[in-house]
Amino acid sequence: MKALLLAFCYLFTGVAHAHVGHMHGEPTSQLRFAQGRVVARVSWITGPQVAVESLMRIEWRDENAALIDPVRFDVVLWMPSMDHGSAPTRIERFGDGVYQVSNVYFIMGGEWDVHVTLTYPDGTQETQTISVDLPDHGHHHHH
Ligand SMILES: [Cu+2]
Repeated sequence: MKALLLAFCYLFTGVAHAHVGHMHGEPTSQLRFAQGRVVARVSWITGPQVAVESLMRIEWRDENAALIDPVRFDVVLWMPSMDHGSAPTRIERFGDGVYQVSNVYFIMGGEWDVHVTLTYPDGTQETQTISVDLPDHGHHHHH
């Protein structure tokens, strides 16, 4: 029963955030890898915010909603309109399948992509992206 409830909540969350790829202050979103056989549930512990550090929590689950540890994953910030990134993020494992991503710096307002790249056991990689649109509080973009 508990498993069923969990599965239901999981499904519901997936529907609620069906438009993954646009995160406008939404607390969580889900990234589907391997045609949905691997899912990363991404939530913001702090942020997303401009200039000061944002913190993310990522939970990796398999198709049975069990927590799993990927061989490897990376999180990279990119600002496509200006073709630049930010500082490297830091990933720490908190427990089975649960990670915190720190050193997340959106160094200016505007639209950012957060690329989450999963490495499979055979070495191939898949990238899914969260779009973050941050207000520009009087910061000037330098071209
Ligand atoms: Cu920029």
